[in-house]
Order: sequence, then C-alpha cells, then structure tokens
Amino acid sequence: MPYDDLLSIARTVTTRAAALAKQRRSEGVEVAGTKSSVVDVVTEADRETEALIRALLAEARPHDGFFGEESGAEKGSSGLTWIVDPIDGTVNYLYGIPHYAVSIAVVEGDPDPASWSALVACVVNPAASETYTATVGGGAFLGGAAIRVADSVEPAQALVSTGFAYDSVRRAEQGALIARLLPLVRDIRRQGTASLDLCSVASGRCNAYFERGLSPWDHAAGVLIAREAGAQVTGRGEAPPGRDLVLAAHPDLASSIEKILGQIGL
Ligand code: LIP
Repeated sequence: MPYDDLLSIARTVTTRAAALAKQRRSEGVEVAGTKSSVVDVVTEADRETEALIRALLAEARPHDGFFGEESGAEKGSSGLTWIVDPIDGTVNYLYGIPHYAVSIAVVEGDPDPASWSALVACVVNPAASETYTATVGGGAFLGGAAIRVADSVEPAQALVSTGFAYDSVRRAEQGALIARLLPLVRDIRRQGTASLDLCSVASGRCNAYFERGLSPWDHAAGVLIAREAGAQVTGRGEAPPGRDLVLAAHPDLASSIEKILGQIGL
C-alpha cells in the first residue's frame, strides 16, 4: 500500500507517546499553565509528550513539516506536515478520567484544514488500550479490525456527541443550543476528546458528532478515520470541517442533523 511506511511511523510514534502520557498520568499530573482561559489548561505531560513526538518524527521524517498544539509549526520541504495533538482531552487527563488520546495525522499541502489532504491518521487512547488508524482510500481500523459507521437512523434515535468551548460566554450559547437539541435526539454525550468523538462515530459508538471552535490538531486525525469508516464529515454545507464547525455522521443522517442544528440556532 502507498502509505504503509507513513502509517508505520504514525503508529509507532503515537503508541510511544501514548505510553509516555499514561506513565506520567500514573505518576500524578498538575497544571503547568493556562491558555485561552483559566479552564484551558496545559500540563507538563502535554509538553513532554509533544517534545517526544517532535523528536521521533524529526528522526524518521526530517524533511516533513510539523504543526503541534503545544510547540507550534515548523515548515518542511517534503510537502507533508504532521498535525499533532499530544494529549487530546487534556481536562479528562488532568482529572484522571480514562478518556484521552494522542492524535497524529500527516497531511499533504499547507497545514490548513481548509485545503490539506490527510493521508494517514492514528489516534491512541492508552487508558483503553485502543488504537485507531486510517489511510486515505485504505479504510479505518480499531486495532486490526475494520470499522464502519453505524447504519443511518432517524434523528430522534440518534446518539449525538458534542463538546464545548473553554470560553464561558460561548459555553452559555452552546448549553442553550444543547437544551433545544436534547428532546430532538436519542441522547447527548459530552466525552471531552474530539479525536475520540470522531473515532466513536467511525466505530458506530455514536451516530453523530458536532462541535464548533476546534483547533486543527483536535480533528485532523479523527476526520480521516471517520471518513474512511464511511462517515460524511464537513463544516456547514459543503465547507470542509474546521473551526466554524465539525459535523460527522452517516451520510444519510448528516443532512438531517445539520438541518435540525440550523433550526435551533447553530
Ligand atoms: C479538547 C477537545 C474537546 C473540546 C474541548 C477541548 P484539548 O481539546 O478534544 O472536544 O470540547 O473544549 O478543545 O484542549 O483537550 O486538546
């Protein structure tokens, strides 16, 4: 397969980083700083894990670019860029909730979700010993098993996952929207880790996921995994998924969910 080498590197690096994150979690985790708000935290483990990923990728793929949550971007010369969230689900990680992941994707083109082409993705939840992978055109996998989105359902039977911003004003708006959505669907899940939310749609554990305000590293890998599992993943309408909106669901359900979200004020 054309992307086997990249997939092997992605899996090895993500797995090693996830093992480090799990080890640090077992030793105890503290807040090392805050970013956009007092509840948008970073831990030393975030920084240490990204440094490990950066070093391993520099050794394996010295001419590729890098774009990580904690240490920013570095342009490469190969046309490929690694999009890295060293610990997605940082608040879960801080509290010891076993639902966080190392998320790594390699993309072709500019490191801009509006235009990049994702080639390979790997998301590892070390607490659950689960590894999701995908290559473009090669399908999506949980461990060695191929995964597919759940069959389409009516919105009233849809289990919908979402997430909220770190900004309290945005959260008030998002909470009001969820109050309007809740009676229109089966139920809501707020699991706290965008990459795993997208993997939940890919593996049929949720029928749909939507969130506004995500950073590129939050969704880069999960979008490819969900798409390769048969999900439609977009922004609004035909727009690509990005900071304005990420919406993932079975193609026959996605348009109904988007219509409902529009009717209730998304
Ligand atoms: C998180 C996302 C989650 C979102 C949180 C936060 P982080 O990323 O995975 O879906 O709801 O607000 O953005 O900050 O843990 O890397």
